[in-house]
Amino acid sequence: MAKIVDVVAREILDSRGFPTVEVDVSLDDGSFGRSSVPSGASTGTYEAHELRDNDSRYHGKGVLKAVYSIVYVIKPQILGVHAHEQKNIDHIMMQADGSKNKCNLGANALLGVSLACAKAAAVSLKIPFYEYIQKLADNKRDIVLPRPMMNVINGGVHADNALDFQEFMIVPMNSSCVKESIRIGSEIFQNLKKILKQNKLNTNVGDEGGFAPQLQSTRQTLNYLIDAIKVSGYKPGRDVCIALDVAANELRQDDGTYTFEGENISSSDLVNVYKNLCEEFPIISIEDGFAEEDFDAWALLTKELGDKVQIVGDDLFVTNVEKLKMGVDQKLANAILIKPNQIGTLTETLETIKYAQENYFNCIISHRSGETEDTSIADIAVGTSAGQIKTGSLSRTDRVAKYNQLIRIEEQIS
Ligand code: 2PG
Ligand code: MG
Repeated sequence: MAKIVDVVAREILDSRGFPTVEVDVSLDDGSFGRSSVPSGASTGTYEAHELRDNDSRYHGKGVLKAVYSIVYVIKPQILGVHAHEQKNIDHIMMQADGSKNKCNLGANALLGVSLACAKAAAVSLKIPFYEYIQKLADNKRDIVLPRPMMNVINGGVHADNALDFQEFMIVPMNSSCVKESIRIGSEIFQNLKKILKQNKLNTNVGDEGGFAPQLQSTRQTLNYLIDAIKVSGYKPGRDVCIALDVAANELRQDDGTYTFEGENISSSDLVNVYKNLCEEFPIISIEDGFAEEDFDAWALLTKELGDKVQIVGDDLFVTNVEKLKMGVDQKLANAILIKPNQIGTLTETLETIKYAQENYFNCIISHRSGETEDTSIADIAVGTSAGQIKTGSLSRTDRVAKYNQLIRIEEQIS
């Protein structure tokens, strides 16, 4: 069992060009693990705290305070600890932070260390990271490669267009392996580009690598997606389906209504919008269809559509097992989005996934809109047999890095 002998932290840049935390952990047997931390734009109120400097550097977004947390508070407490004691390491950090939402040391500090320790431990054991995750998660299920949900049209706060919904994703349904799913996604993505061009629409990409054209309506957008699926030789609804992330926190008004296509509508009207869209288009998944506190609307949507459509809580659950428990009890959804930086440690992330799986909630392991070259989520998706991953479009290295890692893992497994 190898011990931690060094922890180095630094400020690097994420895919949006904002600072984020990178951590290197070295063990006494020479093993080394490195991780970097992503950052969201549409965030849930109850996410663990992302510590930023709020000073004159980097428009206030510097993370030197988080780096100091690692170097001066966390490092002295974990030096000499066995890297394989993940729960212990995460516990030490949470104790050192002492707050409920990790606001003292920063969830970005804790997650960076948590993942770097796990990666170093995997290296020390000479096993792939996904296999180490499988051990940590005590995952007894068969290992499966996740089905990718690929965000090919970006809207909401991820793009400078008028689209209300944040993400329009394509989901290959029948492919025999992840490599095939990625190929199908890429073919559709390139055809979508041609179609948008033919219609004189902009094909620059948004934060998650999807196109961000000036489309006016949800239906128009979905029709372009259907065209791209068909032109690529696939049957919508059979070979490829559609998933949405509404990110409805961003559409919620003070009076409790939601802005949708220029009007302010009630929660129950929005339920009807979703019902109609699901009748017209092969939509299999709706994420954050309502704001994080609009519980009645969540319960209604799950009741109305939950038997055929995956109702996913992202800002609703913020990867927090306590919030998930409430969601399971009150039947607010039937699936959870898992983002390690929403909760701040690997141990808690795995605990939330386990609870979801034990309670028949689907799990989707997810990137953030601000990403790095770190591909941990691909290994987490495989090691927990989560079944689904959402990691953006088929362009931009910060997004395809995760798909490429899945291709490598699949090759190793088969
Ligand atoms: C989401 C994510 C990732 P952000 O809402 O699901 O796509 O976006 O990281 O901005 O919260
Ligand atoms: Mg979301």
